[in-house]
Amino acid sequence: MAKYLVTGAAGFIGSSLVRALLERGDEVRGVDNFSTGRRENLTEVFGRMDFREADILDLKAMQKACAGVDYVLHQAAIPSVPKSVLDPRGSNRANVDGTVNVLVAARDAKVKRVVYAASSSAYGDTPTLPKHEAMMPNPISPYAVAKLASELYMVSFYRCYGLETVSLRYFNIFGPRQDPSSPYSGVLAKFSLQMLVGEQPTIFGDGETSRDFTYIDNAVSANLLACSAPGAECAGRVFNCATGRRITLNETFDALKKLTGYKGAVKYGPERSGDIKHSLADITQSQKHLGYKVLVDFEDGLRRTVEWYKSQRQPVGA
Ligand code: UD2
Repeated sequence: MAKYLVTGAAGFIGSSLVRALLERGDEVRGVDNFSTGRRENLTEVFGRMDFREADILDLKAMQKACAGVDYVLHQAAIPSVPKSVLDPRGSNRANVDGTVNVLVAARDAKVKRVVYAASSSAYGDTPTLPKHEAMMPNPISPYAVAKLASELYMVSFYRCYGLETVSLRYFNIFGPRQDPSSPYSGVLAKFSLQMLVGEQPTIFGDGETSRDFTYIDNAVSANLLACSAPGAECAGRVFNCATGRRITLNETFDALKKLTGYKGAVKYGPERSGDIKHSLADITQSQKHLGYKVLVDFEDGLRRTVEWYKSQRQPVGA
């Protein structure tokens, strides 16, 4: 049994990690400032973990949170490409300054390893597909720049201080508990809710934009593997966390139509600033060095996700 600190523990990915760790019998501490995380995501597990309401920008709180911890899973962030286009300073504070605080605290507490929630946005709009880790990053949005900067800090803390770090470049993670209600929500969460309530979804662009949509269980498993893989295989390195398959927005709309029963058409709007056209990962390195496998494919993941949103809409006692 090891002790884990999950930053962003009340977020969609953080809360999924908390549950997986508790299920294995590990000890879990979590921090969240509820800027994007939600208490409801942790409702039935609050009593089984050491939860602290804290901001990653608070170094003292991070030092206390890292004390006695073996592994840090650093998920806390302000996600969203469009949000960062509107507020690049806010994105930089949470996504870069916050990460440096977590790293300093982890280094000083002699944590064994820090696993970081990096982003596929770091690759930018390079025409080469699939995207592999040896490619030159080419970030477009402030969010992508911040995520890449934090990745480089991860590498730097390994090289300068010997703190083992692993960055997982998440490719559009989706699944239960992803917030569907904000204009900045991930497209699958947003569309699932809209189509379940009969609201017309809008595709930004012509719908041929594609993503390597990755179900949450794959990301959870990648994090656990990134903690257990030998340091010689993964310390100071970056790995794609994805499925190796891309789906267009038009295809996601068609798939969701079948799953939600939505009868209407989709609306098309202008492309979003800072967006990437196509995203697809090469997962060879993660398979080779972390032992990563795709556990749940897109179709199965989407079915489970829609089922979960449906279950949330049932009246209590129904
Ligand atoms: C980026 C990263 C992702 C993660 C995420 C965090 C890429 C390729 N992916 O996701 O890994 O870090 O940021 O926020 O950079 N869209 C619509 N209609 C809507 C909402 C979105 O058409 O109502 C489009 C959007 O313009 C984009 C696609 O759907 O083309 C995916 O958008 P998203 O916000 O779900 O995720 P994305 O790709 O910005």
